Amino acid sequence: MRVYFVTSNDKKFEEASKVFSSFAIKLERINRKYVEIQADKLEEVAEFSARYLMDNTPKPFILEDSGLFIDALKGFPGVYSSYVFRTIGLQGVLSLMEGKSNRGARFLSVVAVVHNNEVVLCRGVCEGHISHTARGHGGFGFDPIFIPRGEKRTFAEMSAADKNAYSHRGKSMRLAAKYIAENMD
Ligand code: ITT
Repeated sequence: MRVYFVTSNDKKFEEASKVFSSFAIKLERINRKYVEIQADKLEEVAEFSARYLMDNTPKPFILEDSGLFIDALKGFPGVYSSYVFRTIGLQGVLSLMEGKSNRGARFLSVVAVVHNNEVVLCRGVCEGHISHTARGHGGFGFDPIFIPRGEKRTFAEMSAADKNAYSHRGKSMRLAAKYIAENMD
């Protein structure tokens, strides 16, 4: 079976492809940047984008919206993670965290599955904390400063398989792949 994934992010595509292949589903990429509304919740952003793309995208397709939510910064950068990474970057976020004793944070991922003009949302959460320095070269985005709960390594210090086992995206993509495997043929 083949499912399309609309994303401009190479690393998201690699991570999701590994999950889907373990469900015997081939992910095919549509490399496209699409409109994202300004909203407080990833669910609203993902659902709007899914409906926006619905008429002109081969189905079934998925898209994903994700972000890093830091407790001491009241959830910032959250839905603005992509912009914040491109502007102030890892060092900018580490500077905002200077002197903060609560370093708790979580990554969230919402996958929208679109089939037959229906949108199903699958959510994944990874709890953890922000490191004091950037460490590791794997992964992408905020991986060098995020340590999942129960670990000493940042996501960027892990293999792709270890990151997928813990990560928000590993969880949301496993739910999406399971839903597709059970409900579509
Ligand atoms: P799309 O085309 O799929 O939208 P994008 O990179 O713009 O790609 P988002 O709008 O969902 O994706 O932005 C999420 C940002 O959150 C992403 O660019 C990273 O900066 C950060 N992020 C999300 N998941 C991450 C992960 O697993 N590791 C590190 N950073 C992550």
